[in-house]
Order: sequence, then C-alpha cells, then structure tokens
Amino acid sequence: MPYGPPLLLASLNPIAVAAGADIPDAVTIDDATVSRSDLLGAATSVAERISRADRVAILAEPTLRTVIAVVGCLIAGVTVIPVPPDSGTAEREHILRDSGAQAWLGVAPEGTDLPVVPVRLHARSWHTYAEPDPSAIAFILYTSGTTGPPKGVMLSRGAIAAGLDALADAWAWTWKDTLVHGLPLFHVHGLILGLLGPLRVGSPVIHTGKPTPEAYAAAAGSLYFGVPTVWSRIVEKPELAKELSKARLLVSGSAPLPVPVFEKLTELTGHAPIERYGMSETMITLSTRADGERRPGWVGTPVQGVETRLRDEADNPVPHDGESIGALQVRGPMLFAGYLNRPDTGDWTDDGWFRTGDVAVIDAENFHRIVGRESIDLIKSGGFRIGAGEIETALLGHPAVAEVAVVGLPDDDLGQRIVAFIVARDGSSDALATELTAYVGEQLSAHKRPREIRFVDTLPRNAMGKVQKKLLV
Ligand code: MCA
Ligand code: AMP
Repeated sequence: MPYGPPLLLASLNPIAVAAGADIPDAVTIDDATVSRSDLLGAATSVAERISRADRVAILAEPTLRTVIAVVGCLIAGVTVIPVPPDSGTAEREHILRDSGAQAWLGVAPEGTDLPVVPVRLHARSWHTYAEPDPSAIAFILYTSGTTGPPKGVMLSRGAIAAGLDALADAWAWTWKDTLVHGLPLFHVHGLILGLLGPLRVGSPVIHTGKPTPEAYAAAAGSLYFGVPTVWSRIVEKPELAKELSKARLLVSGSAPLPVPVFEKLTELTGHAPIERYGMSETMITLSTRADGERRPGWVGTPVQGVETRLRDEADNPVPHDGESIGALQVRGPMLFAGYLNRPDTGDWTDDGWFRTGDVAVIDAENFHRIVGRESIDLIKSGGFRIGAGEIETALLGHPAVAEVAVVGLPDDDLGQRIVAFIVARDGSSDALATELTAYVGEQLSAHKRPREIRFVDTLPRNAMGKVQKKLLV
C-alpha cells in the first residue's frame, strides 16, 4: 500500500491528497463544490474540536456543513447520530435521549439543551489521526420498528467498509464514476451509500438537494441512486428521463421497484435499472450486477461476503426453487452491531443469522425476489420505513382520538401511503383531519404524517379485541 493503512474514507487519505491525489469536485451539494483537500482540511478542523466526545448529533440537512461534520467525526472516531432535519419534538427528544448524544455538531434546533459545536466551513487543519478500530461504531441510525419509538442501529466502520466494497464490486463502481442523488442524509441509502461510498471509492458525488427529475437530468453523472418513487416520477417526464441515457448505471432500492417503472425506464434510457435490497440493519445484501442479468421484479444475488436462506414458520429450510416463499435470513460482514440499549430483540437466530422480517423467493440461480414484509405494521412510503405503532401512539395523544389504526395502502407514487382509521370522541370534520395530520408532524418526522385520515364508527376487532388490520387494507 503506497499511502499507509486502509482508511474507511480511502479517497481522503491525507498522504495521498498531499501527494497530489486531489480532485476539485469531490462533493457538490447545496450549490457548493468542495475539493478533496478542502474537505479533508475542514473536516480535520472539526475533528480537532470534537475528538474528546463519544457521540454527537448532526441535524442532517443536505448541506456542505453536514458533509464536513460527518467526515470530521469519522476522522476523529466519534460516533455520529444523524437526526432528520424535519423531525418533530417527540422523535428528536427520543433520539437524543436514547443515543446519549453529548452535543450538536453544526446546526442545532431551537431550544436545545445540548451544547452546540459550530462547523466552520473555512477552517483548516492538517493534523493526522490514527484510523479507529474497525469495530468502532461510526453511526447510530434511528429506524422504525412495528411498535414503539425508533431503534438505534449501530453500524461499525468495518461493516460500512465491507458493505461499500461489496457494492463497488457488484456495480463496477470506480473513481471514474460521478454519482448523482438527492436522498436524505440520515439513512443508509443517502448517507452511507450516497456520501461515504463516493468518499471511499474516490468518485465525485453531486447531491441534488431533492431527488427531482429536473435535477437528475441536469446533473450529467454516470451513476444514479433513487428510491422507486424517484424513478416513477422520472419516467413520467420522458424528455428528462432520456437525459439519463448518457449514464452508465441507474440503481433503485429501499422499496420494491414496480415492474412497469422498470420497463419504462429501460425503454426511455436504454438502461435496465440495477435493483438492490437492503435494510438499515444489514446495509445492502442483494443486488443485480453491472455485468449480470437484470430481471424486473427481482433484486439479484447476494453481494460479496453475504449468505442468505429461507425458513418456514416452523423454522425448516424452504427450497430455492423460484416459487416457495419463506422468511429471509441473511449474514455477512456488513451487518449491524445490534440495536443501542436493546440487546435482546430476538432478531438473530441461535446460529447467527439475522431475521430480516421480509419474505422472499430464491431460484436455482440464487436470484432473489422480495415478496413483502411479514408484519403489516411496517410501512414503506416513498422509500421511508415507518412503524404504524409509532404513529398510532402519537395520534392517541390527541384528545379528540378515541381509537386508531394506521395502515399502508397501495399508492402508485409512494408504493404505500399512510392511512389512519380513527374513531373520534366528539364527531369528525375536515378541520380535525387537518389538525391531526399537523399534530403528527409536530411530534414525528414530516413523512410520518398520514396522507389520509378516515373517520370510522368502530375498528374491526377479533374476539380478543385486537384490531384486524387486514380487513382495513
Ligand atoms: C407530504 N406532504 C404532505 C404530507 N406528506 N402534506 C400533507 N400531508 C401529508 N401527509 C407534503 C410534503 O411536505 C411536500 O411539501 C409535498 O407534500 C410533497 O411531498 P412528497 O410527495 O412526500 O414528495 P417529496 O417530499 O418530494 O418526497 C418524496 C421523496 C421522499 C423525495 C421520494 O419520499 C424521499 O426522499 N424518500 C427517500 C427515502 C429514503 O432515502 N429511504 C432510504 C431508507 P413541500 O413540497 O412543501 O415540502 S432505506 C435504506 O437506507 C436501505 C438500506 C435501503 O435499502 O436503501
Ligand atoms: P430500511 O431499514 O429503511 O432500509 O428498510 C428496509 C426495508 O425496505 C426492507 O426490510 C424491505 O422491506 C424494504 N426494501 C429495501 N429494498 C428493497 C427492494 N429492493 N425491494 C423490496 N423491498 C425493499
């Protein structure tokens, strides 16, 4: 190795950057473009100010300040807790309390009790830090379960490195690519794949702020990331979609890509999209390959280092015959290190496999198709994972709500849309529906607001009194 030990953010190796491995456009975001050396200098300056902290919270707006803050933490070996910038009070307080974040790094929300460490865009430091151990936790990402508040997924540096290298292999992703996306910087997709991926592989990245068809068409990259909602909005604008024919690879993930969208995208751009499957807990475990078959409705084969298997309800093996459906279990080097403060969630089998909660089919060529989720209470809307229980708890806090059941109903644009069935105490009205939607937004993130509120006289319940959501869907 000419430039010292392997680093998580390999393209920011200080020795290599000083020796001329600089590029002027390492990251473009929010109308700002930063070179590798400026990013390294600014982030190292952040590292100097926070190196004695264990965990800091970053309000993950899509800005250069966020990028510098995240990179600074990775240089110093400080765990990052990315906080959705639009999160409401209850969600934000939960994340801060549960994670034990000691400070805000960069921008802080109003009224915070935590100290705030500023991120100075023009400060520079060239101090060098030893690379932290691969087992060190780089991020705690909060993600929804079926019930209760979001859980903190602990991702180690080693898992991230393994996950990104597996994708570079599957997608033939190199420094010659320019990545384009506009996904949020508080989930695996936008943050780990979409920011750390380029900084590891060495490819420039253009973050478009929002993932709009206009911005994607204008960015002229070679590699594009999107959730299915992004791709379905792009194919509705054929002139813009055609601009993407100049790219090398279009990648879809975070939710099922509808077959008609796959086909339309192929027709308009000449590129059959790459589909890949993953979770916050596992990073990306399945993908079609740049040099392999791309089959509509299927998410490909295990990436480097990953093994998968299917189990039935009695925990017996399910054959890989392309038809039999089973619960998908995975293992591999990119899996998480557990949920913070929740050691015994029962998601691991005794022999070390992670239960994904998804049901799938595997064929004789080891191609995988995701059939759906085991629980009706985990909703995927616009690629965001949303727990029905969390929204129900929020709504039950409103005095007008007597009973509530939240479900995800099929939606052409979002995959699923959040619908709340509500038994109101003192009558219903459009004004109350608007108030309840806003009430959820004040407490949780904006995308957790119900798109629709349906007032009902009663909820369907079984003999035990449990709401039968299947009857609502
Ligand atoms: C939204 N709006 C609403 C409501 N919901 N208004 C009233 N009531 C509601 N319930 C408003 C929005 O605030 C916005 O307003 C406008 O309606 C349009 O909203 P929307 O249709 O949601 O469009 P959008 O805001 O453009 O969002 C679509 C999106 C977004 C950009 C595709 O869903 C998105 O960024 N998804 C990415 C999720 C993601 O990255 N998931 C990765 C996790 P206004 O215009 O005024 O603001 S998965 C992962 O990490 C794993 C590992 C994986 O496999 O990748
Ligand atoms: P999250 O933790 O937000 O990443 O959500 C993970 C969940 O998203 C998975 O358990 C799946 O249910 C779903 N998911 C991710 N990628 C895909 C895909 N390509 N096809 C179908 N479902 C997907």
